[in-house]
Amino acid sequence: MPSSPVFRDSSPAYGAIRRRSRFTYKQLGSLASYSTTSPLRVIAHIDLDAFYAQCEMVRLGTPEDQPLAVQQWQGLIAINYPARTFGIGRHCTVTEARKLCPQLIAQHVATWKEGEEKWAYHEDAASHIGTHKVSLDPYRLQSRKILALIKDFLPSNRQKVEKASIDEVFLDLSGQIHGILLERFPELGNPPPYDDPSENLPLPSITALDWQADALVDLDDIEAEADDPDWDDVAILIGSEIVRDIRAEVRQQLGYTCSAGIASNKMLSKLGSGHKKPNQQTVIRNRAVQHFLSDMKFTKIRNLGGKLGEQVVSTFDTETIKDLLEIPVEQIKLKLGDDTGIWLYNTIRGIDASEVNSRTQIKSMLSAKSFRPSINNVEQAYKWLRIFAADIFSRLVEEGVLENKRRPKTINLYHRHGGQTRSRSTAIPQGKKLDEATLIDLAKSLMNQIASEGRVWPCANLSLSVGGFEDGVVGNMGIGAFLVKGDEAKGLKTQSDASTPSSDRPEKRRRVEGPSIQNFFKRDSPYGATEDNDSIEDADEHQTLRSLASHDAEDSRKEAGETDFVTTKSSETRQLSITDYMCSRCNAGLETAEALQSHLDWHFAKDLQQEEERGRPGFASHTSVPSDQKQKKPGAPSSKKSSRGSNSKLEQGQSRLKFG
Ligand code: DCP
Ligand code: CA
Repeated sequence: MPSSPVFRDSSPAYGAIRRRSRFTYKQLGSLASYSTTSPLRVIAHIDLDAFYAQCEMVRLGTPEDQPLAVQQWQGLIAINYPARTFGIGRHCTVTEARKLCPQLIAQHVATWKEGEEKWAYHEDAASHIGTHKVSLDPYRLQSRKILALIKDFLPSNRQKVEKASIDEVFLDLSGQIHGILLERFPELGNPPPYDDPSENLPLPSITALDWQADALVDLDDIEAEADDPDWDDVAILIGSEIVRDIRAEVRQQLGYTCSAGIASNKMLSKLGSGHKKPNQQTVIRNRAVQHFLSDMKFTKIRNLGGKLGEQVVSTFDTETIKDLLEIPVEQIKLKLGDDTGIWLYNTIRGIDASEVNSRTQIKSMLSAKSFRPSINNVEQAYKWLRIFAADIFSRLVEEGVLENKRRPKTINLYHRHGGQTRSRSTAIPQGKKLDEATLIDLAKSLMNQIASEGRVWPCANLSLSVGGFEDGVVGNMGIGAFLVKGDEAKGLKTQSDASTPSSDRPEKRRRVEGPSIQNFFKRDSPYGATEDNDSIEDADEHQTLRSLASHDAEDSRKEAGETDFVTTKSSETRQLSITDYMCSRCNAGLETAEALQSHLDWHFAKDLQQEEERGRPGFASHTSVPSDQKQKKPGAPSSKKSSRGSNSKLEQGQSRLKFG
């Protein structure tokens, strides 16, 4: 979040006759250092077309024109483009879709069958929601392959790649493009006149740029096409060439089509990739930005799809960017506050200095299942815990746990019985190699502790999560090895979130500052997400967590359903944050990782409780809530939004959110 307005370069407008570039030597240099304010910056967003559907097409070897949809229980979660021509969408049930297109292949997602040790594609999965659990492993695997291929394609010393969701990446191509510019245009390597880097560059020595099949966003009359290309056009053209090659490589090597947007920042590139689909790329040159944006409703812009967007619409009584552009910054600030006002003012002008963050990493992983019918004993619970542990462990392996790259510090088990949620957590012993059996043992022991309380059956939901990830030292034992004693000692002392009053655990109930700008941003943030953002896998869990997030359906999947329990400390977060750790659910800022973890635990327990309440109206208000859940959320801002009490209604927009 910039602290003061950022305005576009106001030097001579397009159309004027210029003998030198609008850009300086210094600005060219800032391209090499990936400066987020470089006016020559090039960012690409790549989004796989109908991703899960393509995964199934590739796996099954179906012809390109065969309509195919991915089924989860009775709903559809991905529909390929041939099937979309029949009017099939996520709103359809399988039965409705088959009516629209009798030749449709509806492939059910892979599932873990109760008691089995591996997920598989089960023919009868759709009718066994009670005994199966969805596995998204096949799609994660493909996602990783695609990401690895993209990274392989980029020069090893010039990679800035951010995985934004299971099927989206941002690339900052600035550094690579700087190198290519110097190669292709050696004159750029000459020292500036008078050795003064603030001197303007010469104009590019070419006048016609070959955009090939790229969809170029139109210009309006004022931003004349006749104006000769400047270095920003050339830079973005090179970016477009790189992206075209990447897409061809992904297609050729792995069989997937994707769409892409190439622009000067993340926001614009993301709008670009959705502009023309499937299998196309859209270039938004700087000179086309205003025209591109002005016809658009601002609610299409990420972060403006939810609550903030609604507030802006009602405050300024318009949905169009065109209208908003006429409002002075001071007036916007007055209505929305300084930070939000400036952010909005810049955003609708296509200005976004957020960084492509390649260091985003998982903070926690969760595997969960809601039981319908409920389960009734420890043995049944154990069966599911084995599946959860296997599920989490396979993801941990991908995260480099075996090589000691990263490992989680804590394991948590949530258990819901009636309206009551219990949770237990314990430290994961750090001294020895983490394996699946250890996770199972820890999970079982947490289960036993919960069960020993009595009156815990039937159980409607179990969720196992690991968190507190720490970097290890590859090929060596990290500092953890020296701390084994302390950590193991801690491991023996388990915590009881359900029964320990908050006052007994002062470090877990740290208060933080009240609501602020991040209340708007972090919740809807498309970029502050995560590597493994698809950790909540059952339809039930998807639906619960999605509908708990009060923003629009489009945003909800990526932020709520798939990233809900995963938080990061991204650079965007830091830009927005008043404290170092931010909750991706309610945007509370927390001061330590532990406080954040505790705060997330609180959310999760609350979710489970609320799901129960919605599922059984009338019953909810009579159920008992563990004492500390009635307390104020740790780190809870006192805003209306973040203090959804147990009887609170769904927030606006929630009812629209429907899984599938
Ligand atoms: N997904 C899901 N539930 C949803 C939305 C999406 O499980 N409500 C999954 C299936 C999608 C994948 O996430 O294949 C990526 O989501 P996208 O929104 O990118 O949609 P698609 O890739 O399917 O289609 P598009 O071509 O529009 O990007
Ligand atoms: Ca997609």
